Amino acid sequence: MPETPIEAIERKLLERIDILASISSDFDGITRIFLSKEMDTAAKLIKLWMNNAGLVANVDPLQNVIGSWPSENAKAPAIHLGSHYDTVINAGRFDGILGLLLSIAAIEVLQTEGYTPKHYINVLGFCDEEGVRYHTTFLGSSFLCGTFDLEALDKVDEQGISMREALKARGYDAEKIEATKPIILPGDLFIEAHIEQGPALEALDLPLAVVSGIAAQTRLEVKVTGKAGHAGTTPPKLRQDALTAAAEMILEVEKTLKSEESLRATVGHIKISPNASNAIPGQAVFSIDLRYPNYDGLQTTKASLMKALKAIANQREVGIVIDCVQETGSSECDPFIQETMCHSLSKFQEGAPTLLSGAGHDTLKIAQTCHTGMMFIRCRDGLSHHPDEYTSPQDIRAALKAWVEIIRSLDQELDS
Ligand code: HGY
Ligand code: MN
Ligand code: MN
Repeated sequence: MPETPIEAIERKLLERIDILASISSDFDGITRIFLSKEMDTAAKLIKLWMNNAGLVANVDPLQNVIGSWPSENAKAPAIHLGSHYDTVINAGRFDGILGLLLSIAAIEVLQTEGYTPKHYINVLGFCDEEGVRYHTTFLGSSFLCGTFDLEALDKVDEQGISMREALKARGYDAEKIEATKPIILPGDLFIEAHIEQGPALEALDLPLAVVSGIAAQTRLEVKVTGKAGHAGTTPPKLRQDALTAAAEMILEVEKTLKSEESLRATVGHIKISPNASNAIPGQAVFSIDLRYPNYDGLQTTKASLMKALKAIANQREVGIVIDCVQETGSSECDPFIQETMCHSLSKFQEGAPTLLSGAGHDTLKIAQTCHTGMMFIRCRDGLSHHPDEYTSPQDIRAALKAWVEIIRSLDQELDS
């Protein structure tokens, strides 16, 4: 039997996930970092696929990819959909990418069906959600909302390359950043599909869920300063080892993590100097990623953790400086969007569970500008930020059906 147009779209969606997974700066993993040449290669492909889906596509001055449905009769407010196409280091192949490619595929389905939207529809591929390169998240989505902090252009990466220089190296003009008008406006609507990155849907034996909101999060940078010295000669009482002090602090972070069920606390990055096997570390700089369902709870946890870390520094006679490099309050998904999503999902599965997201998403940032909603797709063992991240083709097909239905329902029901 020849393949139907919808089957062809589903097949292309699965193939594209594999194609993007092959665009990586690591030979045997998936790593695509903001303003890398791999991101440029991916952006070109995403733009091409958007064009093939009938969208007018462009790459903006920050490396976001934007595909607009050309329509003379469409009205404001606009409906935006999408997700990010950057990755963490040694990532899985679905985080971000699935939501973006699913959105392109859904548009292709709607165009194939001859659907005429009532509202402007944009598919957005965000260039930096993970914040790997400059340790600050949601760069792409904040830019499209007009809330991008221009000071970020002077941040430097681990090689000492500023964002401004990195933009230039890839042929982007940093001057255009300031002049670009936002695309996501108050009153618009943004929806994102994403793998769950947690185990709830597997436990419920369902492929899809509606997201009720996203936890508040903060990223801290802790700089511990001791004194470098000779590993072979310096006795314990003369040591000011920044790494052993940091190690005790990291265990304190773990204690915080275990202190409450709904709290998440992680140290994922550490850098020491001089970083030589025969030298006592003189400095250790590490990250702390803290999440909590609400902003106030996050602040309380942050304050008591900072106090505990300072006490450790004091007792070990090392210096400590704690910088808050990023903070985002919790967000609630729009009740109208949640209701529309629940209704759409119930057509394809037994009920529509509602989940709170512990993971951050561009939706969290965009919720500061307009109405937002999210759909989660089941992933195996709740595993994400790992090469074994997996969502089955059956669940992806289910997600595509639901996503088409959600876009159509929102377009029909949204008051102009
Ligand atoms: O870190 C997060 O929660 C997201 O995956 N960027
Ligand atoms: Mn991620
Ligand atoms: Mn993601």
